[in-house]
Amino acid sequence: MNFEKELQEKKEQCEEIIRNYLPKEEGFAARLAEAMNYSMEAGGKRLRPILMGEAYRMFGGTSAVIEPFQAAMEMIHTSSLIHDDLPAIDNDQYRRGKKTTHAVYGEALGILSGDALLNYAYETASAAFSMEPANPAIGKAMALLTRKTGVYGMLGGQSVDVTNEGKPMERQMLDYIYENKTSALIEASLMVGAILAGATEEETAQMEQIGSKVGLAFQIRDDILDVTSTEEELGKPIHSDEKNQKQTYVTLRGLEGAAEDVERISEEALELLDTFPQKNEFLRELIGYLVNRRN
Ligand code: GRG
Repeated sequence: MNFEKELQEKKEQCEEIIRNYLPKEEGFAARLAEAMNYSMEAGGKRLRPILMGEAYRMFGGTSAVIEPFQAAMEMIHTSSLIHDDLPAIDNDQYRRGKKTTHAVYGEALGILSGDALLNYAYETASAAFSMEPANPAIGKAMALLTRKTGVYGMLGGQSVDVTNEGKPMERQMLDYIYENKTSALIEASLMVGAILAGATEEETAQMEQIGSKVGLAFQIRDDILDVTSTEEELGKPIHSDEKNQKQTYVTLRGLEGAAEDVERISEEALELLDTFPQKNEFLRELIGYLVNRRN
């Protein structure tokens, strides 16, 4: 099967899993559930649950216990996008080709549906405990998932990003932001898959390193797309510093330098992946695809 077709199939499988866990739009809080589901069903690449499923498969996992974690991961990611789009942060009106949640449901429900989705993610993941009550890996996976989302992960990274916007920033701080706001959930996806499949601590730590590099390359690619897609839209080149004052790898390294970084970092991720005796050709191709993506 060719890669694009396989990717589409895996995306559809993830969407089916996610659909099974969405909240019911009923009772007095139906509007909140509707806002949560609106963002969950607005599209997106479903990259994180796909990565999680591939890591699980690579280490020999075969049970359905991975599914609530895959759904939970997409909920965490989506909750972060809802909050990222709010007036207090990026104030964006469109996401995934549709109106953002706060633009449709108002700011208050934008805030609440992001909070509710984050909480519902943990409710969803905890379904794994009743599926396999004697499986000690579930508690470990849960601890890891919560840690990578919070102050020592995505939220920590995002907080440093928003509190330093527009200020001159040293490379170390930019790397901290990328490592946390973007890499942390990609690391968690690969690590949860590995942990639930029974990978060793060493193997799990190596998946973390791969996730860190994939996340960094992915975010730098995002920076590049941010500039080049605006250029395409406007039909004329603009300099990134005219677009906004945000420090990125493009402002730091220039477009070519940033593209070289993406190439080098993704190559390092693939080298690390290749040191495993377990092979996963799809995961290999997926990493290449992600860092060269056009949206
Ligand atoms: C409520 C949990 C919670 C968090 C709030 C706002 C915030 C804290 C975090 C934002 C983190 C953020 C937006 C990081 C950027 C990561 C990134 C490159 C997102 C885009 O991911 P894609 O391309 O999106 O996978 P799709 O739409 O395809 O899913």
